[in-house]
Amino acid sequence: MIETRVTQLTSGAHVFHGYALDIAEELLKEIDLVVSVSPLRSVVTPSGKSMSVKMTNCGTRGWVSDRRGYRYEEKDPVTAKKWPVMPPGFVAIAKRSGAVAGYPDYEPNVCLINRYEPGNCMGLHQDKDERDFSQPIVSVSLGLSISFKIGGLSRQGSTTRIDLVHGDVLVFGGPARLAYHGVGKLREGEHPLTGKSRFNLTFRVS
Ligand code: MD6
Ligand code: FE
Repeated sequence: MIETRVTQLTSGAHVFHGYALDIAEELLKEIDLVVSVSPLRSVVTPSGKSMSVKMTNCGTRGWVSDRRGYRYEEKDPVTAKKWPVMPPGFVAIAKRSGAVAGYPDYEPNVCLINRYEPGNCMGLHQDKDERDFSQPIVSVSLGLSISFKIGGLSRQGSTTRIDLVHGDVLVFGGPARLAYHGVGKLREGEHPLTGKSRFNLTFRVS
């Protein structure tokens, strides 16, 4: 197993620092492949606000949002085709990360890919559109760093903050699975592998 430093954010939420570093370049190539089939796109929330990050998915289903709500769909509404299959590097990092965090049978069927550009952010939210909250979410950060915060089960209350940097893996399960969390604005910068952007992969069992 790869030696890795771990930070516990809250009960059930742990950062495995640099855990995806050895596979980061492969993941970035695979993101390009997915995006060439199901392009990154802007979506609106049910209230009609545009989200600033651009997103797409791979796997057997994909997370979508529009005026009708948040949900998972088998087909990409942009291409009207199935989402691209999850590439091998994605499967490998998800399984390895689940295992290191105590979920040896982790088998996500969805990966949501978010791309942030400077100024983009994601407000406090819960990930609660999945059908099995016993399974964790594995989140991989690539490219520019961002400030991540996580609180508890209500929107109010204190939050813990950490910078997620290139190669970090966050596993979010158990008592943290429905915790409110979000990221601050992406700051200007230049990353040798991603330029002026950050990618976040979140693996889910939908
Ligand atoms: C992000 N992450 O890092 C946003 N959700 O860009 C998330 O919304 C997230 O990191 C669920 C579990 C882990 C996460
Ligand atoms: Fe989330």
